[in-house]
Amino acid sequence: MTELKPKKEIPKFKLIFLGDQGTGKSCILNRFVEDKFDENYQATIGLDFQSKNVKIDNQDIHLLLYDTAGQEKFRSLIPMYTRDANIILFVYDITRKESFNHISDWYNDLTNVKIEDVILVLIGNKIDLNDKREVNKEEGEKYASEKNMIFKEVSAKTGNNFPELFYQKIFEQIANKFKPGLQGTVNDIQEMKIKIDEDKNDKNKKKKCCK
Ligand SMILES: Nc1nc2c(ncn2[C@@H]2O[C@H](COP(=O)(O)OP(=O)(O)OP(=O)(O)O)[C@@H](O)[C@H]2O)c(=O)[nH]1
Ligand SMILES: [Mg+2]
Repeated sequence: MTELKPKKEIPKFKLIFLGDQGTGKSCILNRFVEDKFDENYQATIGLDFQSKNVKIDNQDIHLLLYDTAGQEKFRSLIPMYTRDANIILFVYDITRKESFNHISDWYNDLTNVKIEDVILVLIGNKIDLNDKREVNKEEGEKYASEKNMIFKEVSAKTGNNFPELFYQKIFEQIANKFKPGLQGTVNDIQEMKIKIDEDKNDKNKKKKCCK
């Protein structure tokens, strides 16, 4: 009789995107998960969810991606989802200063999160619209370094800086911070060159919720 082996659990990481309405949270997610971009604005209602499997140094990890709504009326829902997040990503639009000024409100709302236990990321989106820029790169960098956040400016439209942000900066910190969830000795981790292969065989699951 063949012995049934228990299915191996792969480490799961929960990412949540926060930021003002129209800053491009959903577009960033779509660019990352499906490598596509939609010019038409469709406001997120409540919350959307997607997932994606990637490999870090040959270890599968499962990313649970929560896309929140920037509209004020949905704001009260957010603490329910930030509570057990591993990675929190704040998004502003480099062509709208107001969206950058509001990042501190989004940050201050995280009253139920133990900041030292999570990876924080600040993203300035829409760098393809550089001629309409209202927020300097240095302002973003300064805020991020004060709050100990990863920082990158990107364009969800062109995909500019996506590999650098996700595949290097974020995944490298996942490997460092949540080492016990990944296999390897301390030396391996320190010397680890992050090799990321998108799992082409894994069909990206897309599920909408709360609509
Ligand atoms: N030019 C340009 N437009 C972008 C970029 N990213 C998003 N957009 C546009 O900005 C608008 C808003 O994008 P969304 O991703 O829906 O914004 P959101 O932050 O999810 O908004 P809410 O769901 O309402 O919170 C859409 O019309 C997008 O096409 C970008 O990098 N460059
Ligand atoms: Mg959205």
